[in-house]
Amino acid sequence: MSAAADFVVVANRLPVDRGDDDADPWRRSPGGLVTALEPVVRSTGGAWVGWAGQPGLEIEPFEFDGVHLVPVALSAEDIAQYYEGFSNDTIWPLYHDVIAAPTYHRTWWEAYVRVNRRFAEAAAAAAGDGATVWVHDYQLQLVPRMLRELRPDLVIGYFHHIPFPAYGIFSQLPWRTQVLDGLLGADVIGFQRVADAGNFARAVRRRFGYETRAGSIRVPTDGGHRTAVAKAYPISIDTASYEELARRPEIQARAAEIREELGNPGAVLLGVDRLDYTKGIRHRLKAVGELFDEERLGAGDATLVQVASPSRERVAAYMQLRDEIELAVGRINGDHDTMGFTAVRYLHHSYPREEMVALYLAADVMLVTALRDGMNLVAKEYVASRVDGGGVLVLSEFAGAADELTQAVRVNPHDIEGLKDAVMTAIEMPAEERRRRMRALRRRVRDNDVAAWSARFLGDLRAVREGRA
Ligand code: GDG
Repeated sequence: MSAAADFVVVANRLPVDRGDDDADPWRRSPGGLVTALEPVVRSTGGAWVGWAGQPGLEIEPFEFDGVHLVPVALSAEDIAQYYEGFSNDTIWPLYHDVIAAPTYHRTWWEAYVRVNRRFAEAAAAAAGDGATVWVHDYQLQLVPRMLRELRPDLVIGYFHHIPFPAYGIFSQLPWRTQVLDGLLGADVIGFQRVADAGNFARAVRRRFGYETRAGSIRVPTDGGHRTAVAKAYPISIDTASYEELARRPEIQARAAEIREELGNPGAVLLGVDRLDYTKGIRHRLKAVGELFDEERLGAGDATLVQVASPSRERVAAYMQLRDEIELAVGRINGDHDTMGFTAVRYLHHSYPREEMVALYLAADVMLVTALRDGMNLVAKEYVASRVDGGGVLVLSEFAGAADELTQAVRVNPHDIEGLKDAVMTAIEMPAEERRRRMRALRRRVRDNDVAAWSARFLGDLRAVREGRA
């Protein structure tokens, strides 16, 4: 089966994590992408190519839960240079509008090329004749071109989970030509927002002068040209599974218990993010801190619960961010806590999904204040979990989710006064307006769930395949 899969997913990570039990080492890793794609891979007898999550681990392809997994080995040096370096310290800050300064190192680029080639070779070996291969995300932007060169018979899709910046920013990248050319190896190049697809098409026009029209790009080939599609496919979540969790009596009881444990404040405000400088956690803390300073909020009126799950802890910008956030939390709490009240309950942990849904249900106001974010699935998870029709979503206009979740209270997180007003608007919103807005938001996350997202993308890939037949 390994040399004949009709459908292959290529992502930085395999959909499994390795545990300590040597007899039964693999666990399915949680996450929306896995939920969306695993059933498709399984039903097509397909394969998933990715890193197994541990340095230096060299293992043969294996079957897990009906899916053929093809591990790509990464050494400690590959991880430092390709993953923590080029992916997370060059591309990530550059593509999020240089919120943090990108670092450019030629050795990191060389590692990125080397590792992308390894992924492309593994995918080429796993794919059957004329198979469809779906490559994911910014760690693997060179794979589409490399794969096309190795296997011109394949239909290749690429989905970009993070923003694609305007040309003025993108053009800083010393390897901008190679990256664009890498992406153009795909037949369908998917983005989160219409604006991202537009930025990509503009970059292609500026660098290569190719003709682009309504999402179609004319890419010259040896004998003529082919058409690549660059379009928005906003990703979503497994909505039904959040609704199911939120309806469980034990999770609803846990939500009530959380409020109790917080001392039943007037309003529970919630932030849930990987601890990342793109998420606007500092801006959120500043706004909430000032509301307490100015006595627009008093002790007992509101508590902000901030879950900041540990992330990229070996990258310097993330270490510094953690210090800044923890300093800010300490200051706010030092100024405003009492023996029985906490202004900010800061949790630098990861929690099981059940606990996350209980938190969503416990929160009167969800604060998503990203400075830049491809989509932001947390916003959608909050909405999906509010089976009670309650809760208010405050949402940054710089998160991709803002294009769809138009009934949220929209904010520019850089505007601290505006953010403070939005928090107060959300806290004080009349019940009828909350319910009306939440109804509209819920309709959207039901209509566009993750299955609808992958079906749209794969439908466009199928059209390419049929066009070739
Ligand atoms: C990238 C793009 C795009 C977080 N803490 C815990 C936990 N989480 C889960 C959330 C959510 C996921 O992690 C985070 O997804 P986001 O979309 O919010 O953000 P990124 O991680 O930056 O994801 C983003 C996404 O890719 C998909 O294309 O939307 O823009 O940056 O699912 O719930 N889950 C659990 N415990 C935690 O403590 N169980």
